[in-house]
Amino acid sequence: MKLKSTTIAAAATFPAVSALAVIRLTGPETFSIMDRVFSFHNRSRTAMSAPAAALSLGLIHDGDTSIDEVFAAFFHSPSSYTGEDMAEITCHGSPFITRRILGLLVSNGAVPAGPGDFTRRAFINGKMDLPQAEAVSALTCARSDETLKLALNQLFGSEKEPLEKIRLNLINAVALVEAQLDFEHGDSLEKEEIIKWINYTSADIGRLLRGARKASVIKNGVKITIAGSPNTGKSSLLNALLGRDRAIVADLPGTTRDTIEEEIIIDSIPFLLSDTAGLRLSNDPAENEGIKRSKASISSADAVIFTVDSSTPLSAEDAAAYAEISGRPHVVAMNKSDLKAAFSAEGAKKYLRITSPVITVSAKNGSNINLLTKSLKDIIISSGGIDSSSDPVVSEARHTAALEKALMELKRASDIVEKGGALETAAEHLKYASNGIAEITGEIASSDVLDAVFKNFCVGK
Ligand SMILES: Nc1nc2c(ncn2[C@@H]2O[C@H](COP(=O)(O)OP(=O)(O)OP(=O)(O)O)[C@@H](O)[C@H]2O)c(=O)[nH]1
Ligand SMILES: [Mg+2]
Repeated sequence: MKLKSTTIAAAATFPAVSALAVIRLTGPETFSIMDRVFSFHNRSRTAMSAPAAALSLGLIHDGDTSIDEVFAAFFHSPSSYTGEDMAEITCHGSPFITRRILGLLVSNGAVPAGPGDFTRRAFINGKMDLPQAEAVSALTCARSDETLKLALNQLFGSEKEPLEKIRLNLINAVALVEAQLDFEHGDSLEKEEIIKWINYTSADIGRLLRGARKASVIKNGVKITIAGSPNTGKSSLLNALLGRDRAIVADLPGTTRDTIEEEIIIDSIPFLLSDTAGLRLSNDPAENEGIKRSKASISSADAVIFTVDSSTPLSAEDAAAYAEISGRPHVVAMNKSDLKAAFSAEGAKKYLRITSPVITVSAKNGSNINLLTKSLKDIIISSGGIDSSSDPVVSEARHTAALEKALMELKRASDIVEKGGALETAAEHLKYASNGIAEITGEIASSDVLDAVFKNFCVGK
């Protein structure tokens, strides 16, 4: 691929008043533009002769007008982030100064950069592969130790080896299939060998996909909906889980209308909790809208906490509410255990035909709230969200989609081989699978794929 000939500039920091701001410049005109707008305090220096990758103090000026005293760093192609000549200006963190310097760079020949343009150039110039470029974006979004670890592993190339192994196995399988094409009906021993390679590769992809589900949980969190009939203590439970007074709690059934969403971290996993309107038949249009939202929240949840009020007998209303959630992964919270119980856990299990865990809790005094969170984690594990046996190596949705597609192509190929179908078609499917893997690493990268990858980057990254 060809180097871009323009020189681009952008602020790499957010435009807010701060101590410092950073402006970056990359491309063939970088040094000549800098020599026009930056004068070194050490007057013997120029952009070319300044020590590389070190800070030089000087003045940014627009002709005779001084703009700011700044540090400038110069990087020579190919030893820079983008692989091109680059400069970084660290100025005072006034959005006005940043805009003024950027305007100056543009009037001296630079072009304003778009989102991800610096990293896109780094990829095009072979400084990193596509997963590493994506890891750069993931790093800027890291919000916990776990997401940071995922992004760093990806940046250091953790996907390279397993993907390369899959691709080599696929090449092997294609070679075996093509060798068979010379025989009219194929040798059954060779066919077994082909199937063996396909299965072997499918297993490797399956392992990566299981890890990817875990990565998705770490990155995106799990969605937990608190549902049940009115007044059972859903909002109180949300507050107890959060450890603060977030939702309105009142004795009046039908208090919560809008769904309230908050996040808690349990063992490094973000749990997105939704408190919902109590499920019942109502004539109130606003309450009915709330109930509609409760149902939508239940159907999109990874797991549900179903609440019942253990101090009053269970009713047909509870049974109807339970029917709404029983098809989803769930745990039952028998709330208000600080009050005299009107029924036992066994009684609730019988009455509602509960098959999931039932936990006696009190949102009021906090009793067993820790058991409830543990149970939630167990549910997510047992529903396949966190597979402790597979490490999260792949964490980008784009990679997961490509792996799923490759797995489908492998299945098609193996079906054809098994049923004695056209081996040419089987080879085609194996090649599609192999191309899918090459798309992940960026060996095959259309500009559509690159646009999709870089559009979510920040400007200046
Ligand atoms: N004693 C006791 N009272 C509780 C407990 N949890 C909730 N309550 C009370 O039960 C009533 C209803 O609590 P909420 O948390 O508003 O119940 P809800 O399920 O959100 O109710 P809706 O939003 O109306 O569906 C309030 O008076 C709470 O103080 C508990 O663990 N013990
Ligand atoms: Mg409520």
